[in-house]
Amino acid sequence: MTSRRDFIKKSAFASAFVIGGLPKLGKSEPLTRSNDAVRKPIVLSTWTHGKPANDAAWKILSAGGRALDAVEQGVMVVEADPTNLSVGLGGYPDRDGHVTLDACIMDEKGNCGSVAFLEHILHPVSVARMVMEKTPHVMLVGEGAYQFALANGFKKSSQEMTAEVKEAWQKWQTANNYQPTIDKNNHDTIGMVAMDTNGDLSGSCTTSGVAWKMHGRVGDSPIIGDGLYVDNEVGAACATGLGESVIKICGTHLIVELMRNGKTPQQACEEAIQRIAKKQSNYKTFQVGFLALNKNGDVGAYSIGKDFNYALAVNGENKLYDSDYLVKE
Ligand code: SD4
Repeated sequence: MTSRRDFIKKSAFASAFVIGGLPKLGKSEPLTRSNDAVRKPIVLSTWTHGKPANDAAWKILSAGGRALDAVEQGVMVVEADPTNLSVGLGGYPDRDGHVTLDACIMDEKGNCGSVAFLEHILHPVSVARMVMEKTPHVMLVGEGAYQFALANGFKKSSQEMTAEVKEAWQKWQTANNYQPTIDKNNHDTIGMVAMDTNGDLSGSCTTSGVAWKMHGRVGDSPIIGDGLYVDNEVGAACATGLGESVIKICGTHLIVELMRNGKTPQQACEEAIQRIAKKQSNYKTFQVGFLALNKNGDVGAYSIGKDFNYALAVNGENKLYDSDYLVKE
């Protein structure tokens, strides 16, 4: 997990700056611009694994493809990485030893699909897309989601827990007496938001959830308005971190509504984190990070604690940035 924290500081963008009449923004806000040209295509996604995900998304966006295809293909790269400990079947299991996956996707028309508590499927985001496109529903969970996947051509994966993951799980059980943990480090969902050359927005989010969760627990990631929200009139946002905390404030829906009311993506992310701090007294014990994108191609990123980073691809360049954060001590 440490390698995902091994982010690159982009010193060129690290200094704070002020733009026309807006309050001073955080140091990591690299790309709110003083000119009004819409910046597209553009894609941003959480954590270091966002970089290869953005590369895959960029192939589609730069060829004039649809943001929806980009955000699906992008996060699939991370789902398919067997060494990733927080996304896909390589992820840490729940406390009973089951790897259960949550994912969702949302397009420019407000269509959305989601799966939760899904086992044995390599690409939950694609099942979520199929729920969106082939059913009258938004969300399928557990065995029902699994049967739907099989009925629609997905295969049961034979991927098993690696020895490394099994060892970490066994160690956790001993050290934590089988109690679910709130931790700053047992997560790292991929959330991705993108705007294509048409100016249309889409987003995706996929995770194995917080490590060592109770069996059956579902976090924010597959819940529309929590782990992900897209409104093509306004912008899009995605979340990472402790899902329970994000759910309590309807995090990404809140951010999109704040942008609708005139906040920049950066201001909206900061206000959502401040809302958590105000309402959840133990906020210093866990991590939440938000990313946001508006129709102008401005981006925002903010987290409770340090070490949240994200990848941003725009103008043909895909780079990692460290997010600004609330708790500085
Ligand atoms: C969840 N938000 O299940 C996810 C955890 C995560 O980065 O990995 N976030 O609560």
